[in-house]
Amino acid sequence: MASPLKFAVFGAGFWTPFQLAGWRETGGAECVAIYNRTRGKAEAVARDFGIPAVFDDPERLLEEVRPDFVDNITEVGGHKPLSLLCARHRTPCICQKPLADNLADARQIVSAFQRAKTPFFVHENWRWQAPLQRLRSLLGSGRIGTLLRARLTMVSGFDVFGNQPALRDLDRFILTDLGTHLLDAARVLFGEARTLYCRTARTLAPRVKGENVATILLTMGGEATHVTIELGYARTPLEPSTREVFPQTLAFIEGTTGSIELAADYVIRVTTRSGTRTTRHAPPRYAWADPRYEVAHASIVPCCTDLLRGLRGQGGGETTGEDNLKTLSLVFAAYDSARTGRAVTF
Ligand code: 89V
Repeated sequence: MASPLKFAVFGAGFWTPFQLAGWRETGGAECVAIYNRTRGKAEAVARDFGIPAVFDDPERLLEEVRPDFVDNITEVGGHKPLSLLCARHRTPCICQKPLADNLADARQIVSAFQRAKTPFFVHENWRWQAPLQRLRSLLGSGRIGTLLRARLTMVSGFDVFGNQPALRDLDRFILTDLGTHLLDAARVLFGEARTLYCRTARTLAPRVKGENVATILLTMGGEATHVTIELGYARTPLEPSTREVFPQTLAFIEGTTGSIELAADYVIRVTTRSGTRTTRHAPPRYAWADPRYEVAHASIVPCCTDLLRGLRGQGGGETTGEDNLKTLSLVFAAYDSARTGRAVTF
């Protein structure tokens, strides 16, 4: 087996311990250094994970440690400066989503790595969730024929701000934080978008700066499937066992020869003329995962495994910077559509 790649982490916030645990689970990467602006926070993570070197200067880390790659797990504001720093040092980098809060910055980051001929990926884990992977293979098998219509729903009253308070203050909130994930999953499931229309809203509770409700209608793929994506972090009371299931994505897909439902608790029902087949696709349970984020945290492992293959040049590495720009084009087209009231054509 190849020796583990030595990597450094930038950032010591909510996601860092889970991502470090995910990397450990892959068995293919070893964290050798951590940078954080507030050194004390990095020291605490370093103690928990046995990381030998702590820095409060990212450039010094790159010069002294020369890691095989950097996992940039900072908040959105850190993505551009720290990723560009890696590009200048020709250090391969994985950046947390959303890459940027505007398309120009995201493009600038991706092209800096292209010019530096250095690998660059985005940590986009949603598509790696166990039930969504199952949907992907079911749709790929053609079981339900030509895809007519699909609905992806992620609507919840869960307090996402408790662990990620910075989300409250984003000018652009749910489309960048959650829309990135669902639009990315939609691309994987249904193909590239042809048209997009979006409406957004901001409710009074919880107190947020940006939009916390969005509805996107797309036509996608060669079959021009009608796809609706419903996003909501409002405090709407929802039935707990079927609807209030953060962070599960629910889905309903209609094809010419059948339909597929992804219901709460990872249950998938495939209905064709021969009847309904029900299976369950729960994610693996990891002791390090926060059970309230079960399916999201578990998806870090196959995401990192795929990124590792990409970094080693062994195929895989699906979520390249270039691929993520396609997802972000949809995110920012959704803001344009919501602002102008017009549909966007690609
Ligand atoms: O997974 C995430 O990107 C999170 C959350 C699920 C809370 O939106 O920010």
